[in-house]
Amino acid sequence: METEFEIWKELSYQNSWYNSNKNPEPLKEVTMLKLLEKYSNLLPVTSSTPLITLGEGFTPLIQARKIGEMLGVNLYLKYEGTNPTGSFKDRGMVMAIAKAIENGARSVICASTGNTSASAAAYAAAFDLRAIVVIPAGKIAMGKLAQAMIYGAKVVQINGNFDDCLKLVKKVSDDYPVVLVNSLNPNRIEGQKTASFEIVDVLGDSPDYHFLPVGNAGNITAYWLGYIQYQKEGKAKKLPKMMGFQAEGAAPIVRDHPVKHPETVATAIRIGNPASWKRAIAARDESKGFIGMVSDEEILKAQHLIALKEGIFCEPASAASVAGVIKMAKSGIFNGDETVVATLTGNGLKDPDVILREMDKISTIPNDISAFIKEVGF
Ligand code: AN7
Repeated sequence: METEFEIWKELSYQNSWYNSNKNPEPLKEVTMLKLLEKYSNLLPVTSSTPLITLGEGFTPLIQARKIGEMLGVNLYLKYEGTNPTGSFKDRGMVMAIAKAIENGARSVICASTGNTSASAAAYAAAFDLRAIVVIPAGKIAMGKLAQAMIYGAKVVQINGNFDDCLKLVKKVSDDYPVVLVNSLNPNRIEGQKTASFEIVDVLGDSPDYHFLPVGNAGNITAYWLGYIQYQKEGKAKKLPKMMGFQAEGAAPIVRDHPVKHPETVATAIRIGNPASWKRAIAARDESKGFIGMVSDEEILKAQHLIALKEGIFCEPASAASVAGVIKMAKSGIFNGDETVVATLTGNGLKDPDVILREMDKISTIPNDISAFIKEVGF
């Protein structure tokens, strides 16, 4: 057993490693494989990029047999909730933070609907950068706010929505020595595309359809880039149709104009003016895909279905992908032979409020065996 002191020594050694750069030994391993190492030849990784990791990537691709059968498709869920901070953002963040360190940055900044801030805060904490996160006041899930706080980020709430936050941090990062780690930072997109590589590595080819929730549209951009790159490498023969889904109250791409006051229960995608709007449209059109919208009710129904049928608890925004699959299945686009992947972008534990609000209260009974038997219904 390591003593607490030894663990502490190890940790402080780990944190100071890249700063001093005097000791050539690698960081303590937290996982067998490092995402940046595994795909280094397809990423902007150079000999001076620190191969940092918190154990991101290598997430499960889970066959959703029951939902797939219900819908008549061969459905897989790429569950990103097992990433270190519980969302897909860690893939892009590890790349963005590694490049920031490589370039001598001391601090990073982002706007966020929650998950980006949690991820930026975690990687900044682990690798000794200052993180500043700007969030819309009262509009991010509690779990995500707790993450940003415990990781020691400077958290600033503003009276405005995500789009206002993004505008602010863009301006600040233009004018001050701080690196923007929103998906406008190309390294974020580069890291995030590794999810496509993993899917092809498992399936042996691209799926026929790939469904994703769309907020700021970085992820759909990144997945498309990943599939294209893997096809060029000869690892995939075909390309999937990219199928993005926005929430009805926050669907600027579908409506073809920015939404001034976006509203949805899926706070992660409560975005009215996506930064990667054009690239999302390019992904849709080049892949002969589709960007549509789903209602809050459809999102929450899908979230429950994924939990009840497949045992996976994802956050509401994530369920927009499966809500999209359901909607498309109903419209009759599938013939039954297709392989469909839907990304579940984040862990449901981040946002328990939504569930507790939506579901019936738990009954409380007297501490009595007969009352118990009656309640359970034996
Ligand atoms: C769970 O954290 O924009 O279309 O600031 O957290 O790439 O923006 C989060 C977005 C989907 C949408 N699912 O992805 C942020 C933020 C979850 C998310 C999206 C987000 P993009």
